[in-house]
Amino acid sequence: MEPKFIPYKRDYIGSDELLSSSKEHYLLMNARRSVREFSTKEIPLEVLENLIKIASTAPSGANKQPWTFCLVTNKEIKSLIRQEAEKEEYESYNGRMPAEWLEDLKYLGTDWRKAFLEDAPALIIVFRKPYDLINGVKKNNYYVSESIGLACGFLLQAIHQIGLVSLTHTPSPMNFLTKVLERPENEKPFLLIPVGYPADDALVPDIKRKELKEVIVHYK
Ligand code: IYR
Repeated sequence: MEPKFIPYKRDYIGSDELLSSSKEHYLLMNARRSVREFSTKEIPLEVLENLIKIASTAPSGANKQPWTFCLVTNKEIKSLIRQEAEKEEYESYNGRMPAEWLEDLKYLGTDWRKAFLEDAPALIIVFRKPYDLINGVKKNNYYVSESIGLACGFLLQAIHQIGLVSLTHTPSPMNFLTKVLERPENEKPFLLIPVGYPADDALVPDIKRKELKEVIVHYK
């Protein structure tokens, strides 16, 4: 395909406003936490669809948008996902995860029980597509992990920004999701993201973020 260009403009924002809005945005995002205790309060469908539309604006290799977002609000399917996830997680926490990993997770207080998979009003299961299948023909995708990671980042940020909470849950192994959700062979489960309001009495572990000086290297 020949390149085709269209004009692109943004409103000019001066330094003062950049400073105040970047500070404000940092404070907002620094208040995001992974939440494991959800309220069962429903979220309007259009809100969930808008969140997925936001995620799907992420950049991707050759703009192939190599993702599918399965939105599960059906109670029976959520229960089935919980059942299957807990089966795998039980095995993981009781023998599959090495001691060092269990030790690293200890302070988060996680275990094999995953009530949030039923409590959260919506689960978004993100599938990555290493290739597209167009009329049975394989078409390659590029930088799929990077692309899908970016889309999930956009999604988590949007969920927080509108006032809801989420969790990046990775039941392991997660191939049961392909079966439960009847996904085609070119879709691989990547991340399971419960979305909703936090439970009234939700607690989160007391974690610290690294200081700027620990994560930045400035070449002046
Ligand atoms: N997938 C498990 C274990 C787990 C692993 C990591 I790395 C975490 O940061 C948290 C949990 C679970 O979801 O419990």
